[in-house]
Amino acid sequence: MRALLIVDVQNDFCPGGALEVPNGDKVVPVINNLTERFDNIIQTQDWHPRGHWSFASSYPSKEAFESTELQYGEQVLWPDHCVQGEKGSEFHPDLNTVPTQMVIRKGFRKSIDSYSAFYENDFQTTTGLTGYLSERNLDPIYIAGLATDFCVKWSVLDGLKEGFQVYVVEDAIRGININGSVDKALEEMASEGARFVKSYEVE
Ligand code: VGL
Ligand code: ZN
Repeated sequence: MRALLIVDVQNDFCPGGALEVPNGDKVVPVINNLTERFDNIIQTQDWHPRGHWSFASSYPSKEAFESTELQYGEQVLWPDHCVQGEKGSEFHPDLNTVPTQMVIRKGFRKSIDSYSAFYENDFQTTTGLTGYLSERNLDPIYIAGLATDFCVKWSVLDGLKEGFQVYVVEDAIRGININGSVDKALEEMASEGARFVKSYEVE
């Protein structure tokens, strides 16, 4: 049985938000339309404590969009975003979350960021999503949401690594785009075996 995975469609990733994705809100009507065609829907929610180590504000000498080294490797530093319990971490108000069966919160450990819906950025700490999908017999996974070059990309790559068939709904994603990172992400997902579909091609 197929599933729809909606990644991080939250206020802070939409225009006016703390880490806005250009036209991020444009995915909302496309996703609302898609949800009508899926019986199994999962959402992710970026969910950081204050002082999270992925926030540039946690380092006196760093600016947002610079990088630093954490135990697990390079980490891009972000403006404070998706702080637990705050408005910015809420789902976009127009997103229809009623049919969603499972919400995976991620990035709640201060010292580890988490882009992927499956694993945190140390590539070891699991969110439990593989088990959930497997136990419910859900495969293939259709992925939509924000941002193409970070949380969507890593969710797609991990989904493939975990052995799922993954479809990227290409008109239901938008990216941040740092130095061509959107095009690179699309290439990487394709070369690892992701398939691309348009929302109207999904029956
Ligand atoms: C994301 C950067 C930081 C995303 C989350 O949802 O793509 N990007 N946290
Ligand atoms: Zn984040």
